[in-house]
Amino acid sequence: MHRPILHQMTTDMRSGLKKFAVLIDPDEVGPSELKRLVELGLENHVDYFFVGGSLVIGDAMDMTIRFLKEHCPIPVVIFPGSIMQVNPHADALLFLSLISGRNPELLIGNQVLAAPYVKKSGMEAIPTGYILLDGGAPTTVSYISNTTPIPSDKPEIAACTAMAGELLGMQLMYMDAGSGAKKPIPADVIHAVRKSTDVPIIVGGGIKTPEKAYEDCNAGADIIVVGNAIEKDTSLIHDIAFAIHSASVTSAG
Ligand code: 1GP
Repeated sequence: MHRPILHQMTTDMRSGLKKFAVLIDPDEVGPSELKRLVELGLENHVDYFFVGGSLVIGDAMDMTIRFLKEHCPIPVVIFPGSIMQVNPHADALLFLSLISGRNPELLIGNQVLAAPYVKKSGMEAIPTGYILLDGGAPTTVSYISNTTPIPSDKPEIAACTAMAGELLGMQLMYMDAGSGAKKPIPADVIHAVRKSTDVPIIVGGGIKTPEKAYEDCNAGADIIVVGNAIEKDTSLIHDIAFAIHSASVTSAG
């Protein structure tokens, strides 16, 4: 199966290049903010736009994806909170299974429902192990998914979960503390997962500073996702992009 976005992520990981994904929640970002995000994304070499959310209430998903595709070459990747967010105009879809949880609907049920549509659309679907970690307080994703996140002081559980995901054939791991998490994922947990799997690791949830993004890259994250903090202050894009891309030099050099 031809998967150019996954291929790029894997090649970058092997080269030690760290990448930055800006997460856009279509409910929170209107046309003028989108335009600004595109400008800042281009200026600061943002690597991906992720679009989605655990709870997308409005109908702006399609408009957001089309706008991004029309106005910039930055790849658009759907990070779906539900099967209703699957959209053929994006460059790729994270085909998630919530492997830290024990909710069969999110392990396989929704994927069965989405599969025929995704196959027919021909879009790139990346088999992704989604690992939810405790972010210090319940988040929308922990509530909506009805799953218990992995405690953030149990790196070994996160590591074994990632190992299982990889053995099941997942090509990407997404470690998430949940959007707006009080506490982002500790570096030692990222490091434990890095040592346990050879696939690219995405890390997100509650990252607000360039320092934390840089620390996570050095701990083994390949792609850092930031949503909330950028919604509040778009100027953060510059400093976080710089921190992530500089971590590449350290790791690769
Ligand atoms: C949430 O990983 C993403 O699923 C990003 O989280 O919005 O807290 O940056 P934030």
